[in-house]
Amino acid sequence: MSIKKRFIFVFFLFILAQIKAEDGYDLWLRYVPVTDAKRLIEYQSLIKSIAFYGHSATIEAAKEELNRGLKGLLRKNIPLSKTGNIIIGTAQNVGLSETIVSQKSLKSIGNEGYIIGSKNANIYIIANTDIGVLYGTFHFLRLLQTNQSIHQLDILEKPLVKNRILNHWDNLNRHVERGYAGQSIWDWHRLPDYIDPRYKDYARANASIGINGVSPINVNANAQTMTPQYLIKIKALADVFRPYGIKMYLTARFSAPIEIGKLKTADPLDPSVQKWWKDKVDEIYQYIPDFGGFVVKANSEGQPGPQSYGRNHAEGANMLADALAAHGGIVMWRAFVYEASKEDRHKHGYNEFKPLDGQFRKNVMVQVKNGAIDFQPREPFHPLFGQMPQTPIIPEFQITHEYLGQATHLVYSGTLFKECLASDTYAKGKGSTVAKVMDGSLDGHELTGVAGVANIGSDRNWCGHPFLQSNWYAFGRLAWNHQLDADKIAAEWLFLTFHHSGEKPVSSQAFADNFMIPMRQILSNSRENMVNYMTPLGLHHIMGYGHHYGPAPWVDFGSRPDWNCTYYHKADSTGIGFDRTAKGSDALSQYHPSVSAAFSDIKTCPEAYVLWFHHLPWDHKMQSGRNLWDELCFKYYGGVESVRNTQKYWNNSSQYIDKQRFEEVKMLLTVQEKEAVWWRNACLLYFQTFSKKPITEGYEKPDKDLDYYKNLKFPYAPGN
Ligand code: GCW
Repeated sequence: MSIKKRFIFVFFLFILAQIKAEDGYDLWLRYVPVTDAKRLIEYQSLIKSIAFYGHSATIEAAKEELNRGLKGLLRKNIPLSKTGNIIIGTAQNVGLSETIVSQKSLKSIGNEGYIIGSKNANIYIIANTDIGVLYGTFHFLRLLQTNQSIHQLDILEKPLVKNRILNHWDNLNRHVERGYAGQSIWDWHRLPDYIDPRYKDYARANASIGINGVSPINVNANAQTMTPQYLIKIKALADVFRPYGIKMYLTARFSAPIEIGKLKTADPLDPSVQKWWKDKVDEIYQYIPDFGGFVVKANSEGQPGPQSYGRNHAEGANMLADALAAHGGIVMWRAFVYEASKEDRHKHGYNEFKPLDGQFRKNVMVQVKNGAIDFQPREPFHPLFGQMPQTPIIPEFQITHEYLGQATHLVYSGTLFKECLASDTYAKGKGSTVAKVMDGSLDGHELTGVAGVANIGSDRNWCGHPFLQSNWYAFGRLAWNHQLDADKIAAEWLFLTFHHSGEKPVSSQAFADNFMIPMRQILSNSRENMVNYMTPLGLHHIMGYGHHYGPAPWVDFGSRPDWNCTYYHKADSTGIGFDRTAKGSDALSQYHPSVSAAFSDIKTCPEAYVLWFHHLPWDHKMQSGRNLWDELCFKYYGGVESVRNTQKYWNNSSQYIDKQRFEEVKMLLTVQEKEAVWWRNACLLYFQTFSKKPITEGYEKPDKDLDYYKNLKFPYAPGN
């Protein structure tokens, strides 16, 4: 071994000796030592000392983060000095000349963007605001974390969407609706005096990916949250979040004026109700001067709303919007509404909201789920996207995996988010993507946003499954820039999360070849694989009743027709699928004619959506040449096989990563494999009672019968 090599080897061992155990708590902010010797030399020569400009809690947060990051990455304290060569602050505080950062660039980055540039021996992280400075600092750290060169930096970043918000479905008793990672992280009992250090780490994680809003409490709302007893607790959280650029939002219970205000009505046109909300909003701003506004679920799944008083959604939303307007607050009014009626559930949101386009106040956004039913493993985009040009639309994605395995399945949702964002609504001709509806460019809206239903709980690793942190990460990264590639985000997350976590040294090359390449592929296919073993070819809503855990396509005992699985798959002796063409429910007519024509024609409808929109005979010939039944078998069996392949890769990866997370994921993959088989067997055995066809020759046969699966009960399934 040459002296140089020996040195590198010893250095490596030295660093490894100092690494603490990995348990997932640090998320993607691990700041482990840079081991690439060439890069380390580069970083050490270019990062000599730091000059921070400005004084604010946000600048302090940036300083603290950079310190923490550099200490971990470079294993040394980089001094702060007025003459530092890393110059960080707002352009105004730094007092930069035009030759370093042009006014034009500064203008282009807006309130939250930043510039990272090199000039002579200096590196500049510059923004218009302190929060831009913090975002730039996180970006700079990410460059080092991912071993990128910091020579000749020329980065200009700004978010494409203004309000990037996490919606928690956490109840005041700490139960998380559709949460699978333990209790709520909000410890209401001990707030406001006990500030769990997690709150700050949560804020750091969010800021690092650009999330700038949090609605901490369930949309199935509780009026208590707006009482002084809770407002003081919420204020304490808001105080922790503020330096990280995170605004606080609350879910507003529409009947709060009755429940906590002692009024007789919550009618939005009643002056006493309007006054009550105005006073309440003023009071909230006393606690939280930069309060963001309300998220509202009204007249949906039993929640109160304006319709109880013969008023429509716009009248309800506008009342709240008026109360918030003076303070600059906004309303995010959800379009997730459907009632028990003969009409296809797919059509309800559109039918109720489309006619209200143009009737909402300027500070109202209509919050639309990615698809028309409910966060299924795959849904075509919601027909409201592109169809309410006068109203700012905020898409809502589900980061938590209610319908995607309830946090025991390794499934990356970045590809799901991206699939929806890339969908073309054709509202203004080809290229009118959902992303353009979201970023306001399609219809010229200034008010823009995106919401994600959080998958965070008090589990040590935050998200229950080590890999599901990737979905929080991907949501934030895409919220900031929807043009990013979902695969690249997955790779970035993988590297940040796992690199250099193994117990024995491995070369970067070996890590890249044997961990990064296969795992990136696995992440990138994971959602499609899940669709295959759960709901292939456009099947949807065939999960367990109420708790939504596991397969139960036989459910026909729901208290409402649209809570039955049979309502959605419509399997019978003639075939399977929901006819939403003009011959059926005609939900397709809600899309732009170009979209509806493509989806209506069986020849052009993507097979991924075919049973979503069509009822097809069991013998229908698919593109593969197989008949529909055999295609279903092919998909279900293929889905299970893909989980088994993932297991094989994973089992070979132990030497590249830490033991704890390796073992956790290994066990979870065992669960996933069993559940994939469960989904496959239960669904095929059930659908077989209609198709009367045998499971394709050559496949392993289900080892249990249909009754076995039908008799499984889960009264204590989590998240319910
Ligand atoms: O997906 C469904 C969930 C409900 C949820 C609802 C909603 C908060 O099963 O638990 O309620 O959506 O989005 O309002």
